[in-house]
Amino acid sequence: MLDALSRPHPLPREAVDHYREYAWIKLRDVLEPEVIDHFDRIVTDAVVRLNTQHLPMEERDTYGRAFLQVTNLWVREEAVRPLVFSPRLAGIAAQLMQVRGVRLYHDQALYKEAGGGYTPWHADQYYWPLASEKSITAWIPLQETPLEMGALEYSAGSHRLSVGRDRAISDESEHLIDKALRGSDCPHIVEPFSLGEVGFHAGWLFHRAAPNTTDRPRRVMCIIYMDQDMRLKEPENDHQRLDRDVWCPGVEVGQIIDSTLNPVIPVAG
Ligand SMILES: O=C(O)CCC(=O)C(=O)O
Repeated sequence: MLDALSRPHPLPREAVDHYREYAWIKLRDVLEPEVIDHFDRIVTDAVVRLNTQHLPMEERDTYGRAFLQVTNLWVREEAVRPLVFSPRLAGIAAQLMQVRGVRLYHDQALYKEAGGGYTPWHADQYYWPLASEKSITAWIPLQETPLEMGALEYSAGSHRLSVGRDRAISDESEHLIDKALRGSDCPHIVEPFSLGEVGFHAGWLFHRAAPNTTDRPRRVMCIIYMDQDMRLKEPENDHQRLDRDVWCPGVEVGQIIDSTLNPVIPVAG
């Protein structure tokens, strides 16, 4: 069953062009239902075991209400590795970024609990000390994801805007970026995810999610890839300094990020 994770997923020219233009794409039939079911159980068990957020919803801030976040599962739960190191997924990431190979930046489970809050507009790369824009997140729902569960929304083409790039996830980022996006010509994409569908977005693309108003958790696994030649830049804020220490141990500014936590992932096809 896991062999499917090594199968190539060649993208049509239009998909690569779409990503180049909009820095975002959603692809159908990337993962089979049995594969999703398998990793749903593994990732959910790991989230339950490793989660450190135990405050009641009303005592959390906006970031804390948005999701439970459990990071780098691949070093903490062996059984998740076939997904994180899937040549099929890595091959899609490489095709979309148009690079010869990819490295892992890190992975994370993002579980929006039943009754969980919204995820404010933000761009991930605000948090990352990466020298180029060649980073991409595979947002992998572990169930069919209707809008009312908090499906990820994208502002297509917003990676070209600069306003809001210096904002951490907060109510303030939501308001400031929302205003900027409404004044832009970037389409706001709000669509459910079918089972097996995976979203890919670039590090500088603005994205958000609505609250989860259902009575089930929205279960998502994210894999963040970067160009295999990605170099570390001088961190520009405290988040980036922390990310350098945690996700890129021992790497100096200007060097390729090839720490033990950032292996090259073989790509299919
Ligand atoms: O899952 C969410 O609500 C947010 C996801 C996100 O920000 C990301 O994957 O970069």
